[in-house]
Amino acid sequence: MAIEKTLLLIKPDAAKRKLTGLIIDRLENSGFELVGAKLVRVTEELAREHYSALKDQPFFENLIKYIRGEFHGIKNNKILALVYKGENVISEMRKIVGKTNPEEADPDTIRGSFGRITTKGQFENVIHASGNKEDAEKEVKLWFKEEEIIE
Ligand code: IDP
Ligand code: MG
Repeated sequence: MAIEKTLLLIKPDAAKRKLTGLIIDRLENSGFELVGAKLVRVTEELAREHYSALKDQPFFENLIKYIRGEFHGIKNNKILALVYKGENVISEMRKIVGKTNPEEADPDTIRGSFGRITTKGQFENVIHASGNKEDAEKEVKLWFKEEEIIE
């Protein structure tokens, strides 16, 4: 199995609720190598490109607002972006992250522990993790310059 890289984003709900450290603790305990980390200003353009596959979903416009921190009062639309590397890291991180719907996520996953659905029906699932090899390659390139990955 080839060595892969995957993109993780600590979403604005997690940042607002001071869950960043707890979430990184879970990621770090995976044993995978951290090869990229930075705060990113999530422009409208970056958000739309990142979630372009979902552009026809009814929740798309709210998703763009969510990832840009507009529901959580995040100044400058900033988000913490991480890249982890290792064998099967994409699917292994997805297991640690848990299902998209935080109500369905297993309680010992990150989303199962910290995610919620608001009374307005917005998913607040605290973290993004690339879904598959194709997405991971696209996303790592979209969020990081080559020289920002230290490997
Ligand atoms: P993923 O984040 O588990 O890969 P995707 O289907 O790629 O899930 O969706 C991206 C993001 O869009 C989710 O993490 C979540 O924030 C949001 N989302 C997905 N499905 C729904 C939904 O049914 N209602 C509201 N938000 C959703
Ligand atoms: Mg996805």
